[in-house]
Amino acid sequence: MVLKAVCVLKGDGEVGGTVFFEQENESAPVTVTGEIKGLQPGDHGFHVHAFGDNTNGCISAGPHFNPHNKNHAGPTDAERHVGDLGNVTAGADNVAKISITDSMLTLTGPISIIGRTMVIHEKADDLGKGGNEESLKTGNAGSRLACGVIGIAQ
Ligand SMILES: [Cu+2]
Ligand SMILES: [Zn+2]
Repeated sequence: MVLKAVCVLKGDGEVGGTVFFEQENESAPVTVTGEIKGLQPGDHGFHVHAFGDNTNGCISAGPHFNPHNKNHAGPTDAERHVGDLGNVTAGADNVAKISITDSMLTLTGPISIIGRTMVIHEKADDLGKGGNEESLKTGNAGSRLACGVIGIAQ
């Protein structure tokens, strides 16, 4: 059975979008597609954060989703936070088109991302290579421009 999820990202400003998740079965990679608008051109950190809590805006989503207690890194690194999807890139039209296939995300089981929060950041994620302590936690991606809880899709 194909597993499907969706996330509508919203923030205080103009940044927002919709992201779709699909997984062919419980052991297949997850494809992440969609679009985020209102971004400054360039790279923006894009992560799954631990909690599906937006009571105090995107900050309530907590840190990057990290069930295996690893350091922050990039999506192609073996050791990373499960939520580390790296960067998405906005063009001159301020839109980032998302097309990611990720083998560490899952939409089912104890470390499912459903019910957690997708966040798009102000700055580029340095993928853990920034040479300081914060790089190994957040990738120095700056403030949270928009976010949304990942829910089950039809
Ligand atoms: Cu983040
Ligand atoms: Zn991380």
